[in-house]
Amino acid sequence: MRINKSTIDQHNEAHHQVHRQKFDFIHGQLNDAEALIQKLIDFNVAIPSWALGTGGTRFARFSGAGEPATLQDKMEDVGLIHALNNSSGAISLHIPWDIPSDYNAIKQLASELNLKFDAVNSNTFQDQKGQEHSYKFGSLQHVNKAVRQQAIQHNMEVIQHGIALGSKALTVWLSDGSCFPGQLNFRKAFQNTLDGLQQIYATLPADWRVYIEYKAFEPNFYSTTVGDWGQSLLYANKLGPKAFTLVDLGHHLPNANIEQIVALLMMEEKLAGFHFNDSKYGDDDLTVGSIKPYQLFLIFNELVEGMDARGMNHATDLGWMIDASHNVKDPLEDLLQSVEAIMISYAQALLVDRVSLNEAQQNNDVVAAQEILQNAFRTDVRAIVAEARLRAGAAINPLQFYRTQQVRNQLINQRGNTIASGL
Ligand code: RM4
Ligand code: MN
Ligand code: MN
Repeated sequence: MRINKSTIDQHNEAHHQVHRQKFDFIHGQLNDAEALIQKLIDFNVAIPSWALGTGGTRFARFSGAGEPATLQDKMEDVGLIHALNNSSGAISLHIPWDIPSDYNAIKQLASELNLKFDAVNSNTFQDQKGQEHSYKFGSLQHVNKAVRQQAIQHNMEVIQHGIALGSKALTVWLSDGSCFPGQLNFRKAFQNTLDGLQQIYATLPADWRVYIEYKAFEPNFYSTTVGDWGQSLLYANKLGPKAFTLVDLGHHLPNANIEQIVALLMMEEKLAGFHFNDSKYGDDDLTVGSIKPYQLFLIFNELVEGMDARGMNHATDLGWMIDASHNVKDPLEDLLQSVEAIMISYAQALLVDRVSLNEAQQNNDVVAAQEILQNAFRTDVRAIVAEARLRAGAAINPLQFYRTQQVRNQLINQRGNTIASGL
């Protein structure tokens, strides 16, 4: 389903006056509003193909309706979000879930929808039909060389799919680890994994990167072979300059100081980028900003500070992606909320008075430092974010547009009621 530009214009017309009042109010308080708005217009967050359908828990999955069944449908859904918010101009594919049957047709569709292909993701955490060896006891870490070889081969194939589509990065998330003490020799598991990653790394094109994602636990509950940022960084450093550490917000042990991890990874020039989501307990994959918005702001505060210190381009020099799963919400509404939360945190981080913060830090003025950060965090920047969308031809209020236009019902009419997808 494609959104008609004139319907967006009508929506913007109807909301214009109220928006103007809110925007004028905040505009008066900003120093360099134009530069800020331009940064928001440029910023994009990729949507993973697996977040467009209803997910599930290990207990049940309650299917939604009108969900995408094919890669084309998934791209149409991302195109729809992007038309509404101008901030979701990329899709991240998971192989083998999203293997294109016709690359040219898929590329053509992407250009019609104004989408790029973000990092491609390999999958050695499930067994696929017809697969020779099982990943039950791991993939790259496996004690059996033939299993390792199969996993290496798979990652090499994923790179080939990515090359054909114009992706520039491979994301490797391994579920490898162990469930019980004694099951695994940690050192051998690490070395096998490193050896596999080195072989994969050797086939990366010159302008590609590999993102090593870590996760504290689950599906393995005793040890994980890429369990935290230290382990990921070890691999990335040993692999070389094209390897980076990917931070998924839900992949830490409770209360981890993620903003500090981010700052240090950037200092080492080893931060790949993000999988944004939110969580209360573990890898909950909840809507970004729904549980810990202050943490999200603090992360963006480090990102902006760190990227500016290196003269990096905020929009393009790191990989930005959502990684979420929706059990009780309409996936598209959830994604609109997530992107909005990211844009709000980014805008607030751009408002931080860096000169005064530096001064406060130098003077050990703890109170002033906190005031400066919270002053930015407590600023209602929603009208600035909306203004960026408006200027880019997107909707002032995407979620409201989605509901008033009954987009889901239109998708159900097109696709039917019972199509199942999603992780
Ligand atoms: C994992 C991890 C990966 C994602 C899979 C589907 O928990 O977050 O990034 O590819 O889920
Ligand atoms: Mn992830
Ligand atoms: Mn995850």
